[in-house]
Amino acid sequence: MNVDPSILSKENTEKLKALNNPHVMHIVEEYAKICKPNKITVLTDSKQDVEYARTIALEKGEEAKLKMAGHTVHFDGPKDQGRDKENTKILVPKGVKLSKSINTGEREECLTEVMGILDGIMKGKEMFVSFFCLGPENSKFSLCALQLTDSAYVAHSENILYRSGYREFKRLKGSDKFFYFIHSAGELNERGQTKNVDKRRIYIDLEGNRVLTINNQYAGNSVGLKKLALRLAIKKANNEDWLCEHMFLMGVLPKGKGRKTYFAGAFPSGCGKTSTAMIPGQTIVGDDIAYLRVGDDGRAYSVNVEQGIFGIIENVNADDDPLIFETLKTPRELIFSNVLVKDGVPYWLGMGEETPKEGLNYAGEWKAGMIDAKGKPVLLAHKNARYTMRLSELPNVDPELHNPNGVPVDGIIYGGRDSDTSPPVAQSLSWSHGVFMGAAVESETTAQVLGAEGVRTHDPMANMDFLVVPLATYIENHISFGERLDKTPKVFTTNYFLKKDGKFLNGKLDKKVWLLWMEGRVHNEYSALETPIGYIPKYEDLKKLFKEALNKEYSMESYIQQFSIRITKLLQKLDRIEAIYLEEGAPEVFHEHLKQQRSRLLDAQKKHNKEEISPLDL
Ligand code: OXD
Ligand code: MN
Repeated sequence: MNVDPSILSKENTEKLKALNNPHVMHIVEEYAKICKPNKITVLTDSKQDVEYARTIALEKGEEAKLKMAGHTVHFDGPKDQGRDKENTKILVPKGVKLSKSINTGEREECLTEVMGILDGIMKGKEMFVSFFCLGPENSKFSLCALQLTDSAYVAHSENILYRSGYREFKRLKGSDKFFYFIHSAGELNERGQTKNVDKRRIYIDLEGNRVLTINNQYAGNSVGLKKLALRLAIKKANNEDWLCEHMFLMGVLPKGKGRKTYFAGAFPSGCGKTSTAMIPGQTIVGDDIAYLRVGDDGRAYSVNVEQGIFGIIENVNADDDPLIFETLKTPRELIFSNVLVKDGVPYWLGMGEETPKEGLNYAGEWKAGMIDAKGKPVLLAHKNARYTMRLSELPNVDPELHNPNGVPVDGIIYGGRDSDTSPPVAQSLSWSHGVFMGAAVESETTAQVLGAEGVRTHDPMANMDFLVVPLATYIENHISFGERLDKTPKVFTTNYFLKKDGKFLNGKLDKKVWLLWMEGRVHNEYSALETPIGYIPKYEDLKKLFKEALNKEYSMESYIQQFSIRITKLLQKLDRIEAIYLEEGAPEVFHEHLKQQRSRLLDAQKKHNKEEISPLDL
């Protein structure tokens, strides 16, 4: 090993040597030389090593203890509160273009630039070397990941969110078939926050199976295994024959029916993904990233890549998210980020409890009544404040979470955030029509990404931010994935955000009813109305489900408002989608669905001579 023993001790060297992997050795050597840390610590799966990251995060002030046992808080800087799309680039050879909205950079140029910034970036700091397994251990789904970071908070977060991969690296038998992630928070200010955010770079090097991410701390940018590994895995999946999706996985258990049906769901960030996976009475396998493969029996199977949740804390309260709320209020290992802290207690927006008039947040001392430069009130915590915890802390965790064979997926949901176009739930006419529906998802932007909120964007399969292959290739792979299945999952779309006169047309808990309806449809239990955009529920089924699931009277008036087919809006949406795919290209069957959907909408418009058609008239 070619690293000075005063930096990498004998004991740490032995931990690396035990893996028998020259590629790992080489990477540690290379980045020790470039980043120049004054100490390198190798973290295995031992209890002691896992505990070490947490201890150092506290010692170095990246986290602080809260009053409740096991709880800590971490603050990212004011300009580091969401995913940085602008500075996240996919490195490609000169002249290569992906899709219009995929941000690329010329590989050689970007590598030279980032290596320059990395030079000496860890001077005076400790570098942590950790090993993870993306997916359950010993599974054909799973991938190995090596993380080098100078942030103990990142290492600690990853210990919570991902399965240890030290044993899995031994199983690699010296191969280079793993992803690796180099992270540095860069120079820190007196609050321990990244100083040089202007030099934030997040470079995804597909050719090198690596990501270089520097001058950031927000986990969506810094935690290599999350949204950064997602991109590398999308590339791998698309080159092979599986899917890598921005999806939750959950078990749906309709009362009294004695069965469990697994669903996977893709929702843009901040659009109800975790809260769907956490609907009371069901089980959660995962809330963010799933790998899907065709099983030997011709069904789709899927695993959760992660073992924890990096969840949005805003609006987690006793009414809307009772299980998570309870978990956040009781002792266990938990990291809160970007909340307000007063007397060692964390507070957040929409928590449904009285909050203090002052405290400490990501920007420093906060007081009620503060206003920003534009005269707007400064919120007590960031809208993208988060919690980090293990799924095993939840009473509703699915027992199959670590099953190396995954869970069989019978339903797929594509969610969006749209205030005026799509009904709360609809089912596709076929698998390829479902792919078309997923590929046409539009959503209004939220606080999870830096930039303006509420802007309508096209977000196919909620995965647009993470695509590293041309959109047309990605869509094509979805179509062919379905063609390889003997039993294709049923495909649905949901929209929890329909509004009238500025008010939401649905309550937050209504999603449970849509879910139970979808589950019933998988088992051919409900008949449905065929509309120009797919199947929608019948009033009598929803009325019964609202009563059974929520003890709520569902009025005919609500049904008509929610499920009317908004012809003009839907046609406008088709025009927007068509314009995108004419530029991007798409498989023939996609264009066919677009054409047919438009002609069905136009026929209905002619027949009813209305902008909006009541479901009762269909
Ligand atoms: C997330 C995101 O954190 O999508 O899951 O932003
Ligand atoms: Mn996500």
